Amino acid sequence: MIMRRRHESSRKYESAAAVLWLLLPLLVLVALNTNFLPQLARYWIVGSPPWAASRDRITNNVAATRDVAAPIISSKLTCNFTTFRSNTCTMEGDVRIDGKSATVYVIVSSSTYRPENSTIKLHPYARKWEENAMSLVREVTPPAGASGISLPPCSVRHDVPAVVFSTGGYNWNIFHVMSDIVIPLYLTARQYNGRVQLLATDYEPSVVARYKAILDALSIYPVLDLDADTTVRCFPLAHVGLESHRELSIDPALSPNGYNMMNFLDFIRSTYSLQRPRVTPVSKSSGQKPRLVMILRRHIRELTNEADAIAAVMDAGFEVVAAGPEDVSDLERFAGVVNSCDVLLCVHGSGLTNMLFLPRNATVAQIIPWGELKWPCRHSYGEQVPDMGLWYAEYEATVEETTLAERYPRDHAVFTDPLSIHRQGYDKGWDIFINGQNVTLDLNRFRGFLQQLYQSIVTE
Ligand SMILES: *[C@@H]1O[C@H](CO)[C@@H](O)[C@H](O)[C@H]1NC(C)=O
Ligand SMILES: *[C@@H]1O[C@H](CO)[C@@H](O)[C@H](O)[C@H]1NC(C)=O
Ligand SMILES: *[C@@H]1O[C@H](CO)[C@@H](O)[C@H](O)[C@H]1NC(C)=O
Ligand SMILES: CC(=O)N[C@H]1CO[C@H](CO)[C@@H](O)[C@@H]1O
Repeated sequence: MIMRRRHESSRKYESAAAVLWLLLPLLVLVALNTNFLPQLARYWIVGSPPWAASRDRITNNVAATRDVAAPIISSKLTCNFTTFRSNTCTMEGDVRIDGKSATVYVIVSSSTYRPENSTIKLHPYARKWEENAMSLVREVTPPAGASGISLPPCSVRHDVPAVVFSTGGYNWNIFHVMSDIVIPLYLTARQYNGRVQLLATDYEPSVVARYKAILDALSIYPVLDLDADTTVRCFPLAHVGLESHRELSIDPALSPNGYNMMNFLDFIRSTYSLQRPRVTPVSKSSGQKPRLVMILRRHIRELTNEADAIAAVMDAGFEVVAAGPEDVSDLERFAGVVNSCDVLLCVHGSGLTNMLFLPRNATVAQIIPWGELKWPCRHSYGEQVPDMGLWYAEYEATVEETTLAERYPRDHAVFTDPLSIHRQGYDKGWDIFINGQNVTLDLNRFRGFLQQLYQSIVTE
């Protein structure tokens, strides 16, 4: 647990830029419905309140709108602030989302109304332990009496649920996008089979463009930029914040409809039209070679003897697809490349996230750098592998295989007692072992590993 927190919290040091983004807190205002009875009554009778009619005409080209008054029968607000990764609220009934002020209004019945909950703030991003900005800030406002909250009129009415989330966060890194946004979106929105409106705060066009195929598969409507939205949108139901269980993983016991990682991978394979649902066993006698994609890192945790390492993989009997950063950047194309392979090999880092595109029964091989990093490396990219129907292999670098020797004397604690460095604090261990080394493989040792890997995959 200690290692986990150290590891996860430390990710914020991966880039100083992380500190710059600020997630907009979303306000959930809860109004007691009895305060609004006159208004609600009118709502019912005319079908649509007079102030909404003209605006509805203006915006009636919005695909998701339907000009009906949602009968307020059983409004409900359920929030969960107790899970490890994210804070979420689900609202049913009369939900009004005002993008400009980042406020979601909901009218609840008097039986569920609590004055101390009349204003709830939350950051809709599944990494709540990371920054102070992420933590729950609940503002306790005076009980909303008759003069309390005034509801903004609806400009656009949708007849599908809303899912409000953030495309901010560590959004340049595929591991974080998959762990913190895509899987949580799948868990929250997939159940609506495309009939759901996604609203993104901290709207990041590059994320929406890069993951377009996934977003299109989750919703038949384009993602709305919540912060730039000048209309007040009304929904029969809204999820604010995304459900999230753990990194790159799903706990079927906690997920709606019992979704598991296999379901998610089926969804990914269908989204990217991946051709191989599972590997076809390779036999030595057939003369075929298993295909191995080797993702090459740059600058940090880079293989200094990369060319020799690639040659060793080929010598071991694999067909190698070497992929540098420029190959990995076109996600739709690269997903197909990964899917054509039987093994994914990579030094610890976000490149391993591409395991999501492997066919079932393929193998993920992680090279763990020096420095007692087995636990955090397995936490991010090892433990989840079986649930994905994949196999896992790891190669842990020894003290002889790190470029840290260029910076520290051989009798330094970095070599003699790495745990003592980790104990000095998150950033210390992170800076030295995660961001401060390259890996120089001992080729003899590496060949032994490859031979075992080959034998575990290929039959006679
Ligand atoms: C919050 O979520 C956790 C984990 O999913 C669950 O165990 C708990 O019952 C939930 N609490 C509420 C109030 O829904
Ligand atoms: C890793 O190697 C590259 C290329 O030589 C170098 O630019 C980089 O600074 C090295 N990184 C570390 C952490 O030693
Ligand atoms: C899956 O892979 C393992 C070893 O990697 C192999 O023994 C087994 O036959 C494979 N199963 C299928 C269904 O391909
Ligand atoms: C949704 C929410 O924040 N509910 C809280 C309302 O207030 C009670 C009592 O203070 C809390 O226990 C709930 O968690």
